[in-house]
Amino acid sequence: MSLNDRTVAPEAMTGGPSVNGSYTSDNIKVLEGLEAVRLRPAMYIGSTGEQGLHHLVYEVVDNSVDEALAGYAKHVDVLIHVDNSITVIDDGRGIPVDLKTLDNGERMPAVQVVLTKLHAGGKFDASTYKVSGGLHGVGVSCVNALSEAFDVEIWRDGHTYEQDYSKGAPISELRKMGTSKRRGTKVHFLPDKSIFTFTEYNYDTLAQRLRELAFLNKGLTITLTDERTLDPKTGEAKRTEFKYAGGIAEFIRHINKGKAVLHEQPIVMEALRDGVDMEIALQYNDAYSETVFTFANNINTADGGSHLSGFRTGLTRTVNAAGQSLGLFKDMKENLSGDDVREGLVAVISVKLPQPQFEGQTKGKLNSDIAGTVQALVNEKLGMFLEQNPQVAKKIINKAIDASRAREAARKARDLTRRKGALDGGGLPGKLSDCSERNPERCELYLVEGESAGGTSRQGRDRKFQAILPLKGKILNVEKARYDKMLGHEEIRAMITALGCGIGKDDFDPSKLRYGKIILMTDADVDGSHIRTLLLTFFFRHMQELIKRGHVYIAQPPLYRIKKGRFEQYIKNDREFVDVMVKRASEGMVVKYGVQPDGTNKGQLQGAELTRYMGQLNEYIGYFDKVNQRLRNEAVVRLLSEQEMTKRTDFVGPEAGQPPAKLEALRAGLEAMAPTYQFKAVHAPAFDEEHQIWSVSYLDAQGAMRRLDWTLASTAEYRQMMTKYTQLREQLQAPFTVEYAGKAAAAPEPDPEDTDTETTGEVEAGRPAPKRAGRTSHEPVSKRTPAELFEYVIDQGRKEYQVQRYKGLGEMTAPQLWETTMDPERRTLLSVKLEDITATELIFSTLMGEDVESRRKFIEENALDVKNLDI
Ligand code: 0RA
Repeated sequence: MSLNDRTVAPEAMTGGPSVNGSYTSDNIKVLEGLEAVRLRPAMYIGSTGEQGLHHLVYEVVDNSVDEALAGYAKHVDVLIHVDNSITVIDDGRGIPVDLKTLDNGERMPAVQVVLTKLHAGGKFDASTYKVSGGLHGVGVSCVNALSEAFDVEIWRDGHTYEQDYSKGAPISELRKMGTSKRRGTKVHFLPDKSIFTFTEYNYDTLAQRLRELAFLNKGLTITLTDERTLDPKTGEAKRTEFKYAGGIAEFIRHINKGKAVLHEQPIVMEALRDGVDMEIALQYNDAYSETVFTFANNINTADGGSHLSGFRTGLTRTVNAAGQSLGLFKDMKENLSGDDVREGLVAVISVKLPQPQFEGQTKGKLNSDIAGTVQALVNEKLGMFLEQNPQVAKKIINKAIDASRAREAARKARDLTRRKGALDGGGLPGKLSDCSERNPERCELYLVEGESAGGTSRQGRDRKFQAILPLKGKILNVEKARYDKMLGHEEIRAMITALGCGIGKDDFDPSKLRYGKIILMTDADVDGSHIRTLLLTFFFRHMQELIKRGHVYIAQPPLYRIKKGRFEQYIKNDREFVDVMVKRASEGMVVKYGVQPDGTNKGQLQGAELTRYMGQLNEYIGYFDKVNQRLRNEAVVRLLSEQEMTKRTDFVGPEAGQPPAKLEALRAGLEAMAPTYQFKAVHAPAFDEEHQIWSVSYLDAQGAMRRLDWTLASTAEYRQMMTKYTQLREQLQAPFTVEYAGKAAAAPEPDPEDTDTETTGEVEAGRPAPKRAGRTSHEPVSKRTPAELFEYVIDQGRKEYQVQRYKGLGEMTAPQLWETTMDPERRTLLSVKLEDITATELIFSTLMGEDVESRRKFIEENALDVKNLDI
């Protein structure tokens, strides 16, 4: 059934927003339904932090993927806009728009039911593989409820339909727009900032899940585009396409990339049995850890469940049976254990079943009883494979036999080490400079890179509660070493002993930990981040509980020191650096805007006002540049800003066939500048039938068609730019002049200390700061654009200071290290969190191979969720 014209309000037919009185009652009803979601968002999407924010995207994408599973959609496109709003487009059936009758007899379009009724997100029939309960499948209505703005565009039955919502309530009726041959759904939403404590999307987090979905649904193409990150050369947004014809077998190759594998081809098992669609792929590598990912209906079942236990039982039995029949167990006392056959195993298990049951706090465990079905598949298919490929079978079985022997050796080694007291804190390591405090909660252990920094921190510390353990060189990569070898490594043993909590299945006891805080302190360079990663790997693999309990921290030594006379300041990162430069440079500075030839001006700024202005200007310039990357002509961007076209109605004509006045003005402006910029043509305003709105376009000097329309005006960067523009309108008037007020306002006078450079690092502006006195006689400097003005001011800041960029801890003196990095009153520590164990697991097992570059990238991209924590 299609929407008939009578159900659409007449004003909506012209494309205008139709907010009318009848919506009040709807608003109330929606609040009744979705108010629960807004009241307790965490109950529906897990959290209102970073994870919950990303969950909104997964929720919408899951609906699109469902369309793919049902055989309709082939493409899903996800876009991150500069305001951290999200668009998801698919080519599925499109959300139905026909009228539905509710229980109370009221009739409304199906899409409105889907978007405003809780749990109406699923398909209307239950026959598809729809997910019930759990974190996913709460419905796209939850995303709507938690969004400041939520707009949907549907292509269905040859037409385009649109509707807008805010905080779950419709703010327009469903509009039937022009005709379209397209099919599918576009959802755009801006998460509600009053609900989410974290509002910035992380590209890698989204990429990780979208890649996973593409692996799990072969044939589906998913793209991720980040409009916040533009290529400086081409101006194009960062974009990744995920498409894997090989499905989960390619997933396995992805995980094993850069590793030595025992057999070239992943072993693949697939079948549809008892209504369960099963896909399993596995491949062994020469390392020692086990990496198994399990999914049920595309949901990552991090806590496993019946599909995992069925797989494990099947694997252990099948490998043992093959070993017997190949006669490989001659001098073995016992069968291979499950742990033995899983050393070096990489496997992905994906099952799809109707109405799956999940359990556990995070709903990460599959409860539906399919263990027998999965086990039978493994027995049969893997059994057959090992029989037909005895060479591969021998490699796998011999590796498991090695594992079994090593396990025996490790047990002996541990017994020996335990007797020597190394694992239970009997004698503390000689290199440890312990603290005097005995209450573990108040104690801190600094794990410091290198002997020299170790010495500095020993002098700089508060010995009452801070202990120092210097670590020599690179510690062992535990990802690539067996247990017995790890226990033989000196640095690791020293660490285990100092921590006092033991290690291993039987000996680890986090309650015995001798320090409340374990702080990793490494240099801010490649080696430093490598060592930090190795340490994190150790904690992740062998003392994960310490991370979970929040005992592990990362110290943050400063990146810069700026100095002028007796004044000095430490700076954490590049953003703060710009802030400080602006603040300092604007001291005593007067900026005049809208300066006329006769010397008069429109106004002037100084002091705190100027600092604030510079901050806003920085943001405005950022957005201006992003808009300009689309248009590639600053004058056109300025012209567009001046027209202040910010609403959709600015693009709708006063009456049929007549373009809006602002658009006419825009065309006139373009024509006036055409000769200067050699535009090849400026077109008359044109009418877009599909969306019922007007636009203006021109051909630029290169012959590229540039369109000024609502699509452009509704981009996040344009809207952000306009918000700043309207705030700054007056003060953006060029040209600008910069001059200095009297000497009174000058920064601290430089003193003789300026010339005695005790700094040893790279001194970027390594000369005494110029005396302000020179500046008072300064001629006013003139700047033509806001961007030039901004750059000039930053440069002035830089010139005034000695700027030192620290490369290592060794460049700091003991007192400096104390005051910047170790003093609890002044330091900033990052707390290491484990939000998504599976993602972290994948990262460690993938990247801790031979590839140093990947390791460096890993830590930079914050695979372990390192949260800012001011202590
Ligand atoms: C309800 C029913 C049907 C599809 C959808 C919703 C649907 C929702 C979303 C959200 C994003 N993309 C989507 N695509 C489809 C079934 C459609 C039918 O029976 O025609």
